[in-house]
Amino acid sequence: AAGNAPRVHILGAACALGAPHAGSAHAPSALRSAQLMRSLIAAGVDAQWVDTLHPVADTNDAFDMRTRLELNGAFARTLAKAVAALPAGVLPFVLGGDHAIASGTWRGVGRRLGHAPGLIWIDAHLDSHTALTTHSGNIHGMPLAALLGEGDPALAAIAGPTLDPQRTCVIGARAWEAEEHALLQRLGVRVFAMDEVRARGLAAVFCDALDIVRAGAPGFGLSLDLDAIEPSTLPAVTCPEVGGIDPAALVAALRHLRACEDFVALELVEYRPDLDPEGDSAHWIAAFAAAALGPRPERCKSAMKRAPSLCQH
Ligand code: NNH
Ligand code: MN
Ligand code: MN
Ligand code: MN
Repeated sequence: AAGNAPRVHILGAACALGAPHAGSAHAPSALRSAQLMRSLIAAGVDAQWVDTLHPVADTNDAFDMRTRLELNGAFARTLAKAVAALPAGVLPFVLGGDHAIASGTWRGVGRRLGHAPGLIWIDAHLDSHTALTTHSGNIHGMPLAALLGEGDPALAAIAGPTLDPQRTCVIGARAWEAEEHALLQRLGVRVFAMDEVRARGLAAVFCDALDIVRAGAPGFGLSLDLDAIEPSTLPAVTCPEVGGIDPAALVAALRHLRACEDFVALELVEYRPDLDPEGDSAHWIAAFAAAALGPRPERCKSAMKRAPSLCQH
């Protein structure tokens, strides 16, 4: 691999205990044997599959809220520890699983940095419920609130820094309940809803998002819930919502991350291989990962730290 390519360590998080369907638990094994690794290596990414973590139970059927919180919290704690234990200098790539795993991933990333990472959360949803406001009872609707320190301690008090709302933003939201939207507003988290993405274009919104998450402290990551993408092109997700992000535009936006030396971790969640018999969705997933993790362009090295340079071409 190229000398300027980040070393990527992949952790599978084979947990769907936060979702209403168990299918996303099989995403790590399906993607590992699909074109993901081939596509990363073809893109010049120095990627190594380190481990795949499994939860103690396979399904959340019939569990009450307390048990769901404890089981998802236990998995997230294990994942946070595994992320924190990766060697210094590698870029963690966490592959879910449903989005509840994020409540562990980003605590672990914060432990590596020694402070809260900035975080871009790309999602059709806001994932900012607590156990007291959820309508569905599904834990994957809560991880962003938990990372911001809100809600039940089983999810919200996992070891590691709490996110700074001023360095957190959501892109692509189009389906939410009032309580979670009110929480993000109260905390001051910037939400680039899908209407704004459509009006201004993803490139412009992504540049604004980079400015937000890169301000104030070094180190930011990206959590990509695949249901943010338009489901007619990427249907294999647990909770599809019409009117999503164009996948080609997302590939183009993610390429900007290559020029950011302070991009420190990637998470990709909610893929359901059982809904993807032809591998069409897996193909896009491989393209997103290669776009975000590919080698840094040589000519941009001197401008790496300057976010504005990304947004002026
Ligand atoms: N807001 C809904 C809930 O709390 C949907 C969450 N589903 C997701 N989130 N896939 O990304 O259940
Ligand atoms: Mn989500
Ligand atoms: Mn979602
Ligand atoms: Mn740009």
